[in-house]
Amino acid sequence: MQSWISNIARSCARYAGSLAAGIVLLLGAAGAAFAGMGQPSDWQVNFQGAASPVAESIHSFHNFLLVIIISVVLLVLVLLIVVMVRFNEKANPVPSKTTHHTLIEVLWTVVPVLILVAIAIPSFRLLFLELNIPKADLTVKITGHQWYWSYEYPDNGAFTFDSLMLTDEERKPDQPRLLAVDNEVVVPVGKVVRIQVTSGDVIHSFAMPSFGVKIDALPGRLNESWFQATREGMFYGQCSELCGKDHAFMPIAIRVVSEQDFASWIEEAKKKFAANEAPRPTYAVNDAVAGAGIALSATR
Ligand SMILES: [Cu+2]
Repeated sequence: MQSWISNIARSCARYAGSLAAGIVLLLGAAGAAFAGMGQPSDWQVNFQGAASPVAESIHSFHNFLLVIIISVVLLVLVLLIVVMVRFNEKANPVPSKTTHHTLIEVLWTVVPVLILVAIAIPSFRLLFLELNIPKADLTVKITGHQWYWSYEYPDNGAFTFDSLMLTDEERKPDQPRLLAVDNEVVVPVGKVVRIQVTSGDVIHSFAMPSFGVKIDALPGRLNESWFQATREGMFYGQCSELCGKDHAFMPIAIRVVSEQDFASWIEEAKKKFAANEAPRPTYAVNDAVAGAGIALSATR
């Protein structure tokens, strides 16, 4: 009795493990083929391409979880099939009266605990990576409004500008619909960008899939996060908190450029946005109370 149980358990584990690995490889390949870099793509089945250390860690954690989940599901499926085939009324007319099996009971307690510990360790490592902001090379302050974003560069001339979605008429043919904006955020490649996110009216959420960033923009609160773009190019994100009727039309566009290009953009931007109002001081508590939920008149 013991031996066939351990035989089945061993072959199940082997079968489930290799099948899970195969499925993950397949999904990974399909994902890599269809995942866009910096923006969604047709038939995409996986995450958008990773372009920051945090996004890369999120992807590997996701793949690791996928192996565990698929293995567990397959193991349970195989066990169910074994039960149905070997122990149905026809195949096994006189059922055994066995009620306890110490080894199996210990195993089905210890193995799930080990699986949870194995998940917890990389999960906490990822959380620390996201929340422990390294020494920043530059800071961008981001304010969500109904329904656009505004950006400030406090340590690069303290200019500020609004970023609004381009309509179909304004858009160039190579710019993606519902994602392209008039004023893009520009950051240098390879530099740690600290983002400070808040809101001028209701709750928004600043989300950039390729950078592994998603953080709420709350009136009266300054949330911090960071990213370090590992490659140059255009990256798009969207507001990810239902914030009103034009929630779907306040995209985020970040252009990652070389350090020299960034320096010349800063000089241009200082002149271009010089006429904009001086950056407000960090949100005060009184403003927050006045702004929370009721300030629907987004002034521009
Ligand atoms: Cu929003």
